[in-house]
Amino acid sequence: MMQRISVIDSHTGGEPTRLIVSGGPDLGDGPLSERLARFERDFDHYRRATVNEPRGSDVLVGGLIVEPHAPGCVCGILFFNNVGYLGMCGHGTIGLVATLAYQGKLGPGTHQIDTPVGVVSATLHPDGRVSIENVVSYRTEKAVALTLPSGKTVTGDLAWGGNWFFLCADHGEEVHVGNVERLTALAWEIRREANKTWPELDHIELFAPPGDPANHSRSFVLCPGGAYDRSPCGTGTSAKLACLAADGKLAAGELWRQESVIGSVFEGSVEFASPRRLDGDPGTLWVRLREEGEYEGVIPTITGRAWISAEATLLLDDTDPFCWGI
Ligand code: PYC
Repeated sequence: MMQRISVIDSHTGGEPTRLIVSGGPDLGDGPLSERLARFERDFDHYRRATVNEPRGSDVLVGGLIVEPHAPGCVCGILFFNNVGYLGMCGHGTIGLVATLAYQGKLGPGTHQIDTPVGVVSATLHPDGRVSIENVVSYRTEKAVALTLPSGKTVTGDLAWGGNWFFLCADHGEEVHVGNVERLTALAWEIRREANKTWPELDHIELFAPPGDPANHSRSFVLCPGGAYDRSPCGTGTSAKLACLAADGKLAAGELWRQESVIGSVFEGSVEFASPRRLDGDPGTLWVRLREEGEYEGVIPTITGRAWISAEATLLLDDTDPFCWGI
């Protein structure tokens, strides 16, 4: 028997996204966090078949487009990679908007997208750039010192930007594409050490001055499955903006240009936010603040561009021993 999965591939600043547009698993309805748990529990073979070898590679981030649960959303999205699932993915959401535009399903303007970690807002600009207003992002630990098995000590912040990040600048490595093997080895060492205290932490960011003086910073980002992000990482840039804001180094609305290890750029800015219980509302809501004073998180906006690179049908032959991925 031959099963078919239709996908559209794109890349955002060099980082690929493969979106399942039909032929994926039926996860039923309900909040996206519940459907993600169902995906992981009962249908993980679809993840492996879509992004792992022999059809994919460690670098690919995949996404399953689903019906939204939150009202007013154009769609829902469940992101995954070579080893598991992502709460949110910035470059992938930019790829999703480019894909929906390519399919004629949306045009320039602002659209809401449902994700397992909350609703994100995405604006498709007339020139093809996409701005994502991400989930509330915040720093939980500042300047934590880690002594690695090699004897080296590094310090870094722990922050949430839709995924958990350890952000480190005093690593002593050159951040350029010719050095990714050393950067990957060091970032793994940092992750293993940090996971002893924070098991949920699965992304490591190593910062350096930008290659292009038009930008503010360059970063190397190690993703959960060992591949490095070719883009500046949308959720990672959100975590970086949260740390800059917490240090008083980024004002509301100020532009930050984050360069990736291959030189692609995301622009970012923040608004300040605080959780409040509002009269008449059932729960705690994040409210936007005009002043920078008392705030507990930031609402980051990340802008980048994705290009469609393929439209394909994956074929799953049940006589193939590697049909569901390696
Ligand atoms: O852009 O948020 C992102 C991302 C996460 C993992 C790879 N890219």
